[in-house]
Amino acid sequence: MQFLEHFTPELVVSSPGRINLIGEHTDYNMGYVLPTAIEKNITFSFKKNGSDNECRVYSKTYDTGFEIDLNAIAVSKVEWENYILGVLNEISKRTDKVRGFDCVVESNLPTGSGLSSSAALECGLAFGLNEIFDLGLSKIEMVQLSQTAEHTYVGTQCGIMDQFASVMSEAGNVILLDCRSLDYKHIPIDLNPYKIILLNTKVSHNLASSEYNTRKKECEEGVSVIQKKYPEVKSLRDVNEEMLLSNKEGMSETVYKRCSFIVKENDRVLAMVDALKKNNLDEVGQILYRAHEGISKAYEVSCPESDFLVDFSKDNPKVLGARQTGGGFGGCTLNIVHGDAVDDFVARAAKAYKEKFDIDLEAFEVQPSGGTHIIN
Ligand code: GAF
Repeated sequence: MQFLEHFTPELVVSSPGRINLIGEHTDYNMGYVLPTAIEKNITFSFKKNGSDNECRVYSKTYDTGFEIDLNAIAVSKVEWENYILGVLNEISKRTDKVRGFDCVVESNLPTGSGLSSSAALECGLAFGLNEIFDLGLSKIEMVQLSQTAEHTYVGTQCGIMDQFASVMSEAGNVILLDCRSLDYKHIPIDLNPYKIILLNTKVSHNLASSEYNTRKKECEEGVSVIQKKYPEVKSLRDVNEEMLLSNKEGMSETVYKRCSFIVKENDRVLAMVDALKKNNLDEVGQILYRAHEGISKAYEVSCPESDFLVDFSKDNPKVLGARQTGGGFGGCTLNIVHGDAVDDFVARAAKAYKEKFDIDLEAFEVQPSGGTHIIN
């Protein structure tokens, strides 16, 4: 793109990906989650270009770009463009202060790896435009408009966890977020001498988006059954195991399994916070294994590749626990591994994974990191 020849950014923003320690698919059920940003991120370089409505966005990572007329924002056929367009559309509903800008994005977040490159893209744009055009948006407004952008322009009816984690995280902490009230607390996390190691399956099965929306509907179906007996119930967040069991007859086996996973997963978030506070690392690991069991068997959002890696980790006494992290159907498994054993564990896992699936495993350590911020 021609603008790149004389491009000197006036603002550079870092927008991170995230892991979720526990609390998968609980966000759209108005429950608890426990994510944190990681140091892998997308950087955005911005410059106002003096025009009223012409914008240009270029991805250095994929060597591709597109132009936008602010007076004619519409859904694109190119998926990644919709994250940008959706955010611009949402911002334009709130303010008319945005003018023409040029923007270069560069990512070191593997896409489709369950680390939420989507939220990083949405929130980084919102954050940067808020700065250069002085839009006066609060952090929570940026989080919410980014989530809505994903609903309307991408079509995934996601919860709020990813955008919240990307913007609001603090280094050395996970966020305990109540997805109903949006009350949150930073919880210090110190797993020493253990480390958080991500194993990237490098698969991202393409049913992820459609199955995601199906899971959401199944949960809503469960709620509508439970409401007949318990009218005060607004979402699965309000349901305990006893209440669910007493409604088993009224729902299909599939819907029951989905609801049961969510009810237990929500409890696991609070159990995890307790285990972290008590520094009970064995329990931290066991909670992860229990969660993966549910992800795989009850919620059915895992895949053979993730299951293989989680099972593989169980044979290694230096691994406390593991589970698939993120929306599902591939992406990364999160492993709590003793610092002394990381290289050996990764080498063995890579060998076994290559033999089984003929895929080169990618592995990296992550640190709980801070949210979206200005670099320059
Ligand atoms: C995806 C969604 F975007 C999140 O809102 C969340 O539901 C997650 O899947 C599963 O926990 O990342």
